Amino acid sequence: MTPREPLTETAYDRRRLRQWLAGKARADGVGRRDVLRLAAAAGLAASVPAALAAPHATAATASGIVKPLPEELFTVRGTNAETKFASLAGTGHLTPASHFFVRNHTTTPRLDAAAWKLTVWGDGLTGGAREFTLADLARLPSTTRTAYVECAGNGRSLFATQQGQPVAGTAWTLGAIGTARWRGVRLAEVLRRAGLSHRAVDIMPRGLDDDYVTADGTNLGRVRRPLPLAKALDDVLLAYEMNGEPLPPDHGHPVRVLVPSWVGIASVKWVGDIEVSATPLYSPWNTDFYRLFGPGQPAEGSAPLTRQALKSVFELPWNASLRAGERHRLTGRAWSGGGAVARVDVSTDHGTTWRRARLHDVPRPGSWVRWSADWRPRTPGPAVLLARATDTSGRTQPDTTAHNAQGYLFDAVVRHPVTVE
Ligand SMILES: Nc1nc2c(c(=O)[nH]1)N[C@H]1C(S)=C(S)[C@@H](COP(=O)(O)O)O[C@H]1N2
Ligand SMILES: [Mo]
Repeated sequence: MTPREPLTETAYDRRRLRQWLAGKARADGVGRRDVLRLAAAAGLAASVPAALAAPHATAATASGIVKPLPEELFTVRGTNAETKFASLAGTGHLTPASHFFVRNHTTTPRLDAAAWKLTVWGDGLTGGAREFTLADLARLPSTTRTAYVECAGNGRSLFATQQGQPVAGTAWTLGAIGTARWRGVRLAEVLRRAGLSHRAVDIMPRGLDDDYVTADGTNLGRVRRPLPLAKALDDVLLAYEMNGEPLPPDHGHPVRVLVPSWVGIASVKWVGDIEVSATPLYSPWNTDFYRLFGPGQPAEGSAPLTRQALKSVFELPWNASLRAGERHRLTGRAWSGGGAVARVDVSTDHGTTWRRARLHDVPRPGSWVRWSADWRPRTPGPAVLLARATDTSGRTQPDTTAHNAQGYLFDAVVRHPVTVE
C-alpha cells in the first residue's frame, strides 16, 4: 500500500462526503437536514433512514456547573460560564481553574475516576476493542503541554454589537478562552497500544455527559466530533491534569481530549470511548455545527472548522473609566490558531496611529502572550481602544470578520469602549 498523503481539511471533507454518499462513510446521529443538504450539495437524492428522525427529550435548564461562579469572575450564559476577561489581569500566564470558562452542552457529570474506563474500538484497529483505566494511562509516558482551549464562538456577540449582524448561538463576548498546563498521555501512544491499523482514517472521541437535545427537541446523542487521524497522531493529548491538579469536574474529570490550536469542541471532555474508523465519520458537530454557513460558503457549509482565529483582547471591563492626565498601563492577551503571536499593536486614536505593545511571554503556537502598552489620555470623554495582533504566519487581524450564520471565528480588531474622566 502507498503511504497516505496528509490531506488538506477541505479535500478530506470532500472525499468524506463522496464516500458517505457512496455508503462508505457513517453518519450516525447526523440531522436529517444535514443529510439532505449534503446530498443536495452533491447533486444527489438521498433516502434518509427513519432512525435519523430523533426522539424528543427535555433540555436542562440550570447551569449544571459544579465550581463556584462568582460574579466578579463569570457571566453565566445558560449551561455555560464565560470568564470576565478583566478578571484575568494579574492571573499570570496560566488561567487558574477557578477562572477558566466552562462550555457545557448539558451538565457536568460526576464521574468516579477509580471506576472510569476508556474504550478504544472500531474497524480502524487491528484487533478488538481495548480498555484503559486511569491507572493504565498513568503508567504510560506522560507529556505536559501549555495550551489554550477556546470556543469557536468566542467573540460571537461582536458580530451583532460591532458589525450589526445577527448570529445564532451562545452570546459570548471575549472570555470563552483559558490557557492551562495540561498533563496526560499522547493520544498517538494510546492508539498505538490499542493496535492502530493502517486502514484508520478518523477517530471520534465521545463524552460521558448526557445526550445533547437541541432547543427544538432533537436528541443529537452524546457530544462527539471526528478528528482526522493526522491531527490525532500529531499533538493531541488525553489529559488527566490541569495546572498540576487532577482535572476538575467541569473541565473533563477524569480525562479529556486536548487538541491544541483547534476549535474547543475538538477537546472532548469526560471522554468515555474513542472510535477508530477505517471509513470517514460524521457527527452533528462537524456537519450542522462548526462549519461556516452563509454568503460565499457552499450550501453544505465550509469544511469543518479546525484552527482557531487570531485575537487580541484588553484586560479591561467594557466602558472602564480611566483618569485623564494619568499614565495607564493597558494590558491584554493575544493568541492565534495559525502560529505564534509575532506582534501586537495598540491604537487609541481610531487606528490613525499604532504603537507596538511589549510582549511579556515567549510567543508559542497554541498558547497566548500577555502584552502591555502605556497610555496617558488627555481629553475627558468617550474613547475607543484598539489592539491588533499579527501572527508568525503573517496574518493580521482584519477590521471586520466575514459574516457566518453561527458566528464562529470572530477575528476582527475589537473596538473596546472606555470613558476618560
Ligand atoms: N463531553 C463534552 N465535551 C466538550 C463539550 C461538552 O459539552 N461535552 N463542550 C466542548 C466545547 S464547545 C468547548 S468550547 C470546550 C470547553 O472546554 P471547558 O469547558 O473546559 O472550558 O469543551 C468541549 N468539549
Ligand atoms: Mo465551544
